[in-house]
Amino acid sequence: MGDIREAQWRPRAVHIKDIEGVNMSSIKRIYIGVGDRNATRPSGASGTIHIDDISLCVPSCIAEIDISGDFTNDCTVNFRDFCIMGAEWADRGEELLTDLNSDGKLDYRDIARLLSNWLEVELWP
Ligand SMILES: [Ca+2]
Ligand SMILES: [Ca+2]
Repeated sequence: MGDIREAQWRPRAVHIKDIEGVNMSSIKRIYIGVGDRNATRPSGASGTIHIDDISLCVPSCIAEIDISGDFTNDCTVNFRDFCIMGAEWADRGEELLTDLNSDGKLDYRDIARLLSNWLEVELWP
């Protein structure tokens, strides 16, 4: 909430499915509020808040999402990514796509990083 005082655009993603008691098929209105919903009187703060680009969308894979080990850019780390790493295995150099710790070689440390995100799916929002 403290960043509301900064004069710049801040993207916010609200996962409606995570809000308890919401039936997605019955949403007809969305209300946006600031402050404490249960407050009996305004806090005394004043100012202007600009809100723009409100949209409902299904979570999707976008290029800006970067998961360590997702070499296929499909927002998940799986066997396809592992195969790409396997194709570079035993190679050396600074141009290795799958050198996740940037040490110029592929070894168990890179596999460990890939596995740390194994089957993770990162979608926006
Ligand atoms: Ca992938
Ligand atoms: Ca490495």
